[in-house]
Amino acid sequence: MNNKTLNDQEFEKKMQALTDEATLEWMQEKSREFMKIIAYYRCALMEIETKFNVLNQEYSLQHDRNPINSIKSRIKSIPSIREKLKRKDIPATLEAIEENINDVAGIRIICAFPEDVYTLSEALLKQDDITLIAKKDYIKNPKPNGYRSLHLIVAVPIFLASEKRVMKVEIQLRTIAMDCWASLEHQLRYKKDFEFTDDMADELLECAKISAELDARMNALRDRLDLDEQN
Ligand code: 0O2
Repeated sequence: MNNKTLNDQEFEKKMQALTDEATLEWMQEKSREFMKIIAYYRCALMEIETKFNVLNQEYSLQHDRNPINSIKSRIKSIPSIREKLKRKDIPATLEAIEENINDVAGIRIICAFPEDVYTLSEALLKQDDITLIAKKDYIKNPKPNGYRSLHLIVAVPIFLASEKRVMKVEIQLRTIAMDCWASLEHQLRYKKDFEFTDDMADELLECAKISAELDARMNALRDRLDLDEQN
């Protein structure tokens, strides 16, 4: 008599598929392809980071100060990619990831003043190997929760030994004050086992307004100093 339940039989079938030679080879091949794509995204991040470092150098020679405070970059984690594929109902193929997920490679440029955000983004977008795919200006139009940053999705070429590939990179430009708010908001919102209440959201929005005012006042102070220097 066969005592195996339907679940047991399904489990057995799946295990057989896993140990099947052809399936294993297919999985290894896919993971090699995936690692290759991730390496290309890393190269694209290096290209963009170098471009910003060059702009920072040039600006500091001309104006005696650095517009960039710091640069952070990251490759999106596999669970985050999976979650986004699911949420947007995109098939889990490498082609679909490259085509539809714009932030596999992400770089954050933390600037000193709001004006630096726009000076740097304009200088980058003027470069003839950069193509702007999308722009979201959450500084001019903050999100309802108070989030501010300038988001650019760009395409940048990377030059490999025998081919040129064009890769997408998400660039987030923001000031130190915007970054401080966004980092703390992220920490608070995703704190485990705590309920995020409406009045906490109101308080965060108030903090975002204070941070925007701080940016405006610091920018004005910098303008006054620039003017004094010219006279
Ligand atoms: P991570 O780990 O930072 O990458 P989508 O990306 O398609 O889900 P959309 O509208 O294209 O949505 O993206 P959006 O809102 O322009 O930008 C998404 C990224 O911006 C987020 O990435 C955050 O990094 C940042 N961001 C957007 N809104 C907020 C916010 O309210 N608070 C904070 N702290 N950050 C925000 P991920 O994918 O969430 O994660």
